Formats: sequence, structure tokens, C-alpha cells
Amino acid sequence: MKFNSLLKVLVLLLCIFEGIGKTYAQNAFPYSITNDVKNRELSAAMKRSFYQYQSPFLPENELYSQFRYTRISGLGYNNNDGTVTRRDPSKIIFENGKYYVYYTKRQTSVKPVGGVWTSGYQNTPPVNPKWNDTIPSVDWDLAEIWYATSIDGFNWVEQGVAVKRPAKPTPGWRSVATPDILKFKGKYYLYYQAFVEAPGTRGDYCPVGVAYSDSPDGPWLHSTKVALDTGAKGEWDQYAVQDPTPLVHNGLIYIYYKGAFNRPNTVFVALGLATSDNPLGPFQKHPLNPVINSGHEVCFFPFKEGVAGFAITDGNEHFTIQYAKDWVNFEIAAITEMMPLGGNGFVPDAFTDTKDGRGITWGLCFFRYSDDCSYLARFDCDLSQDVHDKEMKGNHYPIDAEVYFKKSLSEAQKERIQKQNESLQNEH
Ligand code: AAL
Repeated sequence: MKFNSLLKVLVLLLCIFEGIGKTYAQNAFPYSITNDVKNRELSAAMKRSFYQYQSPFLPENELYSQFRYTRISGLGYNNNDGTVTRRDPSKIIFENGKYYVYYTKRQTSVKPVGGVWTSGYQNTPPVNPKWNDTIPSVDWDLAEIWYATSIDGFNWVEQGVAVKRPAKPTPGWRSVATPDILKFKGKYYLYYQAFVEAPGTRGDYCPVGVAYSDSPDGPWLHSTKVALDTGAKGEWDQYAVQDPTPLVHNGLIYIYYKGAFNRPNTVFVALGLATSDNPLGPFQKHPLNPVINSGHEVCFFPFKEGVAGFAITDGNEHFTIQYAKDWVNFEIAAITEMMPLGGNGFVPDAFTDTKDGRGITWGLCFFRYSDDCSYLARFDCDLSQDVHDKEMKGNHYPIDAEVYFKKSLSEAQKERIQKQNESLQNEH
């Protein structure tokens, strides 16, 4: 062996021994944790514990919470016959000594007949749809934005319609749905999904419209221009921008929203960010969009110097609470369970341009009563720097067995299992 090659082998051996030495030189991971433990060589999992989460200990992780649910009173649903729906509540704001919430309300003579969703987006519109100008396709078709107020957050009084469907061709003439509120420089803005075709015609196509007012009680004026448009052809959000959720940061309006990208016939839901200094737009979409790879309905709130958000129903990271110190690059901050469907919080510092967001402790969400029709409910949590509610920070909460057994096997699954059994029997 030449001298050079011998040297290389020696160096290699030295490196290997040094590597092994490093790995095994440290003592076993200690039972009692001190800050020093961070200086050890850590496995990937323990690095996440110490560097990614607010605390390695679940009860001390300020972005971890359980959720508690309460029925709210004051809002009727025609004996749950499907002709009245309330869903997708806005953030809750506190104005004039009371809480305000805005939401999708559908009041139709019949319940929805069902849209066409089979291949997600890009459906060919049905030739003879079952819906028409008065028959809704889905739960949020032919809807308006209504609002209610409350003194305690449990008993609500509906105040009436806030944003009606505008006249054609202003976007939203078919349905205005899924609103969220912004207060900016003394004026109020409601952002909403502005449908120009029945949702469920080719998917759930819509841009975001906006209406504005001098008071949270209205009257609300429609902007004739779309505030946040769908992406250009071929872009991830080309068909729909939904669930717009505005906050104020660094003097700008930050709107987080839902879009969806596609691998033929499978829709992947993700969340994006768009910013503007003008509440009526235009908004600039962030070049790193999507900024959250999961989620569905959108709930964001300032937290410390950054922003926290829920990833609820869809995606690899569903049922997580996420955090971005820079308002763009989100990391999983907590994994939880039974998150509020369509939840949106009471966020007192949503519009104060805070550099120390305090978090949230409650909000409203929705449940379904039948045939996909919906009603509002209240959720409580402890995602706040100011509240330390031990009951919200636990785990190991037993869920009733009946809830598990409701998740029963389908006929197709039973057939698959029977075939597996049969093929094993035949082998012997
Ligand atoms: C919701 C939201 C949007 C969708 C539909 C109504 O929960 O994500 O609003 O368009 O479903």
C-alpha cells in the first residue's frame, strides 16, 4: 500500500473511533432534567423537545391545550330540519361593551341537495344540477353573513344580517360565506368567500371579497373588487382562496387563507399568507406559500413575537398547533386532539400590532346536526400566556368507548378482511 493510501485509511479509522467515542462518551440521559441537558448530543426527537416546543414538558408548553365544548344559547335552528345553518364563525371581537361574532348563515326553504365533489376540484359542471336559485347545493350555498352579540360568550343574541349577497356581477352574488373581521385605522372590514357559482359545481371555487363599515353593527358596503383573488392557472390556489383570517403585523394586514393543490384527483389542503397595507387590497401572496402544509378552517392569533395557528382537519400535520416566530415559517408547536371544527378565537390583540401576543382562551366553532347542516358552539382552551389552567394542559382523557365504536368498519372493509381470512384458510 502506498504511503498516501495508508495515511487515508489511518485518518478514516481515527474519525470512526472519534465518532464512536463521542456517541458513547456521554453518560446516559439523566433522570432529573436541568438546562445543561441541552448541551449534550441529543437525538432528533429530544432536539425537538428542547428546541422546537415551548417547553419539553407538555403541561408547561404554552401552545398545548385540550379543548372543552359548551352549547351556546340564543340561536334557533328550526328543529334541525336543515333549513337553517350557522357555521364558520369569525374571530370574536369586543366592542361597545360586548362580544361580536360574524358567521355564515343559510336560511333556505329546503335543505341542501348536495354538490359534486367526486374528484375534488376541476369537476365538469353537472348538466342538470339539482340546485337552482332557491335550492342550495351545499351547506354554505345561498348564504349571507349574519352577526350576533353576547355579554358572556355563552348566551348570544342574533342582531341580523351584516353582509347580504351583492347584486350580479359583484363576486358573492351566489353566496357570501366564511367571514372574518379586521379592525384597521378605526374602520371595520369583513372578508368572506365570494361565490359566483354554487359551491359544489366544479369543486369549491371562490375568491375572497370584502365589505367595510364605520361600525361593527354596519351598514356594510361591498367593495366591487375582489380583495384576494385565486391564483393564476397552474398555481396551487388557482381555484379557491378560502377562510381568510386577517391580523395586523408590522403595520400591514396579514391574511392567512386556505388553498388547495392537487395530484390528479386528490386535493391537498394547505394554508397561505397574503399581505397588504390597504385593507381593500391588492394583497401580495407570500413567495413561500403555502406556509402551512395542513389544516382546513383557519384560526390564527399573535403569540409572543410570532403568530400561532391551528392545523385542524387535513394533512400530515392535522391536529397540531403551529408557531412561526417570523410569521412565515411554521413549526409544529403542539400535537393535540378533538380540535374545534371551524374554530376561531377571541383574539383581543389581533389588530394591535403587538410584539408580545398573549394568546387565546376561547372561541366559537361549529358542529353538524344532520345532512351536513351546522350549528355554532363554544370552545375553551388555554393557549394563553396569562392563564395557567391545569385542566387544559393534561392528557390521558378517556374518550367514551361508544365514540370509538362509532368508527365502525365499512362493508368494503369487512369484505377485504373476509378475503384475507379465506386466503389464509386456503393456504393450509
Ligand atoms: C368550511 C370552510 C370553507 C369551505 C366550506 C365553507 O368549513 O373551509 O367555508 O368553503 O367549508
